[in-house]
Amino acid sequence: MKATKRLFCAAALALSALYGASVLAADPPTEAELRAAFDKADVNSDGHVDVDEFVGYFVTLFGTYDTNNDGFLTPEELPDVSQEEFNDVDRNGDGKISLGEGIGARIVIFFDSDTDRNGVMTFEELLAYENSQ
Ligand SMILES: [Ca+2]
Ligand SMILES: [Ca+2]
Ligand SMILES: [Ca+2]
Repeated sequence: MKATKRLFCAAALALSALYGASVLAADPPTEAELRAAFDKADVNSDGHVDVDEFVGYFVTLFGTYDTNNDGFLTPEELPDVSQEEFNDVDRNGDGKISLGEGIGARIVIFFDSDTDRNGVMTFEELLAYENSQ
């Protein structure tokens, strides 16, 4: 579980719950970068990211890493992810991360960051979550 969180916070697929742009740089995102990612995910601009927006954002992100467009992420497409971390997300062990496997691992982050359990993520919750990693 710890490794899964690290994968989705500090390495590829997403540096954080939402952040994606400089994933391959493996640097922690700045607050401004997180803000930009949050605003992008908040499609209806109500100041919250709900679970649909979160999944939608992830689907888009998944597509940007799936460079050969086969619907799966391979270790070659995620060069900064360790084998151990990759295997953690690759639940069925076929050597590829499907969209479902990716969402399955990421959705945990959404609910972890939603500390008041109201079903939506605020920017403050995202920041608090990032700072706790
Ligand atoms: Ca929203
Ligand atoms: Ca692929
Ligand atoms: Ca798999």
